[in-house]
Amino acid sequence: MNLKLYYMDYCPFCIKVLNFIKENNIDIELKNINIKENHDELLSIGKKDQVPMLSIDGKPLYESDDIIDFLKENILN
Ligand SMILES: N[C@@H](CCC(=O)N[C@@H](CS)C(=O)NCC(=O)O)C(=O)O
Repeated sequence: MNLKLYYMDYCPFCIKVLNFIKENNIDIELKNINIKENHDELLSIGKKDQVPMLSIDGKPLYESDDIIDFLKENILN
């Protein structure tokens, strides 16, 4: 499974997900959308200009709580 987390600085929902990833030592590629190339990727994958977004094999998952639930169910188990 190819996972990438799109996030931006100072976004509380992103910080919640990033803290969960850090606390659980989850190895995920992190993409800061303050970098234009990453922002362009965010829009091309999901069409929505919203973070956090977890790209799962190229499919977008939005909503911080849903992202954390996905990680709990698919990575920690
Ligand atoms: N309910 C969402 C809220 C995400 C959210 O509001 N993110 C902000 C940045 S902190 C955003 O991307 N806003 C742009 C938009 O919604 O168009 C979650 O929990 O992930």
